[in-house]
Amino acid sequence: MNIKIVCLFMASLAFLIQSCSEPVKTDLTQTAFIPKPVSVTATGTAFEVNNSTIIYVQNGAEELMKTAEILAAKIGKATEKITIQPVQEAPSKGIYIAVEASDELGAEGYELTIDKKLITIKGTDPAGCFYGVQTFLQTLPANLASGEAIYVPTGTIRDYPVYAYRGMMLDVSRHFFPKEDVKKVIDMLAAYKINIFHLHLSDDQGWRIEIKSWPKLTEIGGSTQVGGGEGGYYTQEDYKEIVQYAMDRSITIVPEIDMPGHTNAALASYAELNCDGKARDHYTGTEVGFSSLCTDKEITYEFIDDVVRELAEITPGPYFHIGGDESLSTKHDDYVYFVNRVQKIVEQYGKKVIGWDEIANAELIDNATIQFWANEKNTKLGVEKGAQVIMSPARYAYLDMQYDSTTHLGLHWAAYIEVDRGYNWDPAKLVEGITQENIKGIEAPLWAETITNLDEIEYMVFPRISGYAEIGWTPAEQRDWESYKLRLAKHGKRFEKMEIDYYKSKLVPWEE
Ligand code: TNX
Repeated sequence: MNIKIVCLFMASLAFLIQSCSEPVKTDLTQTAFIPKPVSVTATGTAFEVNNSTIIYVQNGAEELMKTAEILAAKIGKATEKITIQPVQEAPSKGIYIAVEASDELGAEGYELTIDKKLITIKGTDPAGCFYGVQTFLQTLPANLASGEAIYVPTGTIRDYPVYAYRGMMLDVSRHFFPKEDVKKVIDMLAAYKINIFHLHLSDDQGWRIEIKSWPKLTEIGGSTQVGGGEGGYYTQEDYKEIVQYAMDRSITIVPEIDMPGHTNAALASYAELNCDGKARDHYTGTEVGFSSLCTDKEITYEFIDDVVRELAEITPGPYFHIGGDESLSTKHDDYVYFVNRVQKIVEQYGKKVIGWDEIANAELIDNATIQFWANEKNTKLGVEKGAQVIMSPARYAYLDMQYDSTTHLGLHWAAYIEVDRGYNWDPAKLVEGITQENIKGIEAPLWAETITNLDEIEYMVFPRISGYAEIGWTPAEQRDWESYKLRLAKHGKRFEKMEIDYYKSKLVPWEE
């Protein structure tokens, strides 16, 4: 026999023996996680996910069932059927999800341990378990094809967030988006461990939430939008469905009723809310600052009491956002009087107040939170008065800002925000004197004057939101654009898989 053939034969045999006994070599530390976990260590082998993989859930932890179902639906696509089973004790193989307190990891923290036979996801609370699952999903290939074996790199991830509040806001007032679109946005946020979804439910152009005691708000106030389209609104049932959908994904809904300005839709619905007793016309333009509730009429506060009561009843989360921005046609003293009174109403219905930075000019109630968007002086004043801050600097975090001068949607009054600019800032170093302990977290708002459908939402939100998610989660010392952009490059395929119409920034070396 030819010596070359013998060699080839021997080499193939060696290779075969090796591939049978030696499992796939992997390196968990090379996985492109976003947000970047606090610590990742690799053990170099692989766990194989296939259709006999079982997801075990700690017995009695009801909240984990939904998380297990979401996981099963994701990996089930590749392997067809995945069984979920409650168990008393940790199994010896499969995927096991459990809650286990840990002071070291803290709230929303988790430890994900991937061994050859067993994957353990231990959250310090159900949210931690949900995030552990999201991290695990990022170890899988973006394109899970049916029937293919999936190999997961082994190792351990210990992880927890820097900030407790990691949010996005969607303005459903300037343009209305149906609840199916809202759910899709929630899915996208959940994948990046965002835990707050703020809904801007009312503005000059539209009132979007059913209030049973004031039905004309939606009948009249909800019937149009920017540009004169037909608008729309959520019934309380729709809203509850959105709240539940978000809750199943560890996301809290923060409802906002913007007041005393930005209220033309309410003023068009009820004549008595106007100081002159005359109903306003619908407004379908994009100017701001022209409307105001009548701050010295008692009916105004009866109205707000009803709105806050009805909305608080169907909002399990702790917050109620009272807006308070750009009330340019409300006199200063009237504004202060109004905001003082409205905060008490919110407190009376058991919710904590959030308001845009202008509300710092009022007396702030205990546990109030200021949402910084433009005015540093207001924000410092708020902190002096004891408030916590949510960082939403328009010049870095506004999702309606254009990427550059060629972006066909959005505005640019604050800045052009390319993907690097959106990523490269530290909430704790933005406003002099405001440090991490004053900051509850960050939020990226999408104002919708120019945004009319889900594709347009996706284009403005992605990929910037992944960066905001990382700013909210990962310690500033562990973040840098050069590493982030390479990880982000690998998420393009994930966006495509989720059918997200994202902006393919030239600054990112997207992988084909
Ligand atoms: C300012 S930010 C507003 C919104 C606009 C947005 C457009 C804030 C609290 N008010 O009413 O939609 O700019 O970028």
